[in-house]
Amino acid sequence: VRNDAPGDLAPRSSTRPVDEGAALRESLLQELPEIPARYLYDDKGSELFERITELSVYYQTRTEIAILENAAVDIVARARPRHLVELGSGAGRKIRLLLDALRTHGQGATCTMLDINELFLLQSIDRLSVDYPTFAFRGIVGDFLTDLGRLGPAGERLLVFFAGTVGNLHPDERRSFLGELAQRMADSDALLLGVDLVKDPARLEAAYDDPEGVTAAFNLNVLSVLNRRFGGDFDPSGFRHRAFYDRENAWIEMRLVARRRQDVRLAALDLGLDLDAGAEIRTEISCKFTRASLEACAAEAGLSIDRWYTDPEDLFALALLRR
Ligand code: AVI
Repeated sequence: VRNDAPGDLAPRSSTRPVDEGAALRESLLQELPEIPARYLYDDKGSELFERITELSVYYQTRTEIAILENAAVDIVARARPRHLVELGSGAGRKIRLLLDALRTHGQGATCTMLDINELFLLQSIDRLSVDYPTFAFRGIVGDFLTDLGRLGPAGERLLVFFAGTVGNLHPDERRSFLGELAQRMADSDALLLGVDLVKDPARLEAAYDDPEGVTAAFNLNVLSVLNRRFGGDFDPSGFRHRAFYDRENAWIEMRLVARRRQDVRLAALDLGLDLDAGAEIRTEISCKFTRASLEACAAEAGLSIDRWYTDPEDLFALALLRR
């Protein structure tokens, strides 16, 4: 069991903070200012996201779990992995369904989990190591956009990327992410990708604007993250949450709307933002797919759909992709 290997649990890039600040600065200075969605996930944001997954309007998580409950044995039979690799593992619940299937029908020996949030990763690995003592767990604190090179050797792996998180990447980022992942895959590897599907816009918008205001809190929390990390003076009460479906791009967009005119400073970025009342900051896109649109994205990366698992209402899908 490798969950005691501290070297794996430290971010490696010493240059990233400088690059990161420059990238954030540039993104805030765009015509439509944007905060990259990964800043939503500090400890508080990760907890709020966990609460979102339990909301009745947020059908994605329970639907993906139901699909996986039905499909796990078939997935394991087709992929025949010796190694499970989960990207963006979060609380580590879904991986259990694959571990269960592997324990009964497979031969899996190792399970590597990569996540940006060290606390969530450590907690998941602690619990999984107790419940699945025959698997060796390894945690990597890292970003799936920049740290795919740290996942270890290719071959006989089932790589999994749940929750529809691939939809949170901008199309150009998604292209390079899937392209790099495909290049790092051997013919004996498979990729299980969770995607949210195109559907009635009212249902989509409701999933991103719950009546309890959990999604609003999740969105607004990003301002506190920037305040803390980049010496900002955003006043979260000066903004409101907005989510809408963009039919042309087939994505949900989350924005923060300034309730009044305000000047914000981010000292560490040497940046001032003058926002008029009504000015908007984009904080997330969440792309929705059809089987055909995902097939096209996969093909661009050199991957094809081996199996497509979905629910009776066609709300969400798990695609098993191969080179
Ligand atoms: C993590 N990701 C797939 C979520 C989504 O639905 O795009 C993040 C989220 N944003 C608002 N609610 C949930």
